[in-house]
Amino acid sequence: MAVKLPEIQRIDRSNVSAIIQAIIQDGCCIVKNFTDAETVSVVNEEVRPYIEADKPWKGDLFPPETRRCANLVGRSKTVREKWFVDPLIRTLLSKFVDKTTSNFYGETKHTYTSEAVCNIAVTFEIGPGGKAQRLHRDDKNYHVDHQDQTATGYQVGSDVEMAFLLPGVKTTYENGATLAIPGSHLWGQERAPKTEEATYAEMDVGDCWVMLGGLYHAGGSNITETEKRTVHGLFFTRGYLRQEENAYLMNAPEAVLSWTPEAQKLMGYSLSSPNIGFADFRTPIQYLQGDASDALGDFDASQEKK
Ligand SMILES: O=C(O)CCC(=O)C(=O)O
Ligand SMILES: [Fe+2]
Repeated sequence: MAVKLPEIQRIDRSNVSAIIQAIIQDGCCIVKNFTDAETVSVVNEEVRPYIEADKPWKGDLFPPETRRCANLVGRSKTVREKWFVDPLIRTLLSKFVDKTTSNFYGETKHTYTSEAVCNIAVTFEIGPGGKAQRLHRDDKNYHVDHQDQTATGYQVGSDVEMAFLLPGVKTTYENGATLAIPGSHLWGQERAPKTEEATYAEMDVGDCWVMLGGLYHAGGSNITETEKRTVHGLFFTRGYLRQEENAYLMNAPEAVLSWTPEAQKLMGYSLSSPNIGFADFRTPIQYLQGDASDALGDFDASQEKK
């Protein structure tokens, strides 16, 4: 018996309540008319030099055919001024990622909201022959302990991360459209994702894929001979998932490089397993040292295939 794959909902950007309902139900959806083709082509041009300069990954996180443009918000004025501050993104972040709690300060009750911040912005270009990533939850990096919500339905506030992926080209099954399992944001920690359960988020230029950090997904495989699958990604997390004192701004790189490795590590010039805190896909210390070697590789040995 053929298994029916869950379908991805495609909803116009003007229908915000339907987008929110789709995310609650499926953990994802494709937003139609998020942007226009002209803006996409300007962004594609802005990232091109960085994509060309990038080197193959040696490890399991990306296939060697993939190239990246890290620091997308810093490097692309158009991303920064058009997509990044799009009111629809803010609306969805305020619904799914921002966190509000109340506490007593003395006998007065105070209510605070921590607004989402960008945790990474990066372009992924999967070249011909690139193999699919393994299905994963992006919020593994934040050690989210997912409870099984398949019976109860989704409790808004369960996720700490949300992603927006904008295709630079039409994405297809053949060129490596993102793989995803709609509904998998509801799964508990013990349920393993199976490739047969995944469907393809094929998109037109101008669309935007929205997903929660707990949704199982992966970059697809590019089985074409010539097409490059370019996707621009904006990822956001809770505003408080960072250190209280911003020592990175307060200490000069030369000073930090003179510290002991133990002090560097404890001050956060280290990586939190598996993937938090890198700069240009290097460790902070490699980055401060101006290490421009080609040795890009997995940060955490546990990511290697057994
Ligand atoms: O390239 C894609 O479609 C998704 C990439 C991804 O999921 C990741 O690198 O975490
Ligand atoms: Fe991912």
